[in-house]
Amino acid sequence: MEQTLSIIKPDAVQKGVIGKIIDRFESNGLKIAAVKKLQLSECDAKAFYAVHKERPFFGELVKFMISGPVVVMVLEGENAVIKNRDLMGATNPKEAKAGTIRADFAESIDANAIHGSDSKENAKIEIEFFFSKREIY
Ligand code: IDP
Ligand code: MG
Repeated sequence: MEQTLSIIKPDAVQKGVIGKIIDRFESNGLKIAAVKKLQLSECDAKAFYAVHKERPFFGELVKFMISGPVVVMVLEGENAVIKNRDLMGATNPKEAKAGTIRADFAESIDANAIHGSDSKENAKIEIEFFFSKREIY
């Protein structure tokens, strides 16, 4: 069964929509194989988003991701990577399709409620960043 990494970002945790977002996954065939709430350090956030380090928004992205606690999850199901990306909606919530998580819960391109792995390869790397084998069921 395919797995992917999801992060409920600080804006959505602050808004109190953790349960509503998890319901989107469970109602659409994705199981929560692992879940934890944590506060990222600056060092963690920089390492996690290292692929974006040359982008102009990198500093803002790191600052935002450490602005409050996040909920990190492993989602499991058939075609979990693509299914999760479909449920999330476009990076910019203003361009996200109606009914997607970002259309319904996000305000702006930087505070956009959720992260999801963009490929199977990155999902594996991102899952290993946050979880040990014995934390995933
Ligand atoms: P994704 O989260 O939809 O995969 P990426 O292109 O991987 O989008 O970008 C990672 C994160 O960086 C986005 O979720 C968003 O929070 C932030 N980001 C991306 N593009 C911009 C931008 O143009 N301005 C500000 N923040 C951005
Ligand atoms: Mg991405």
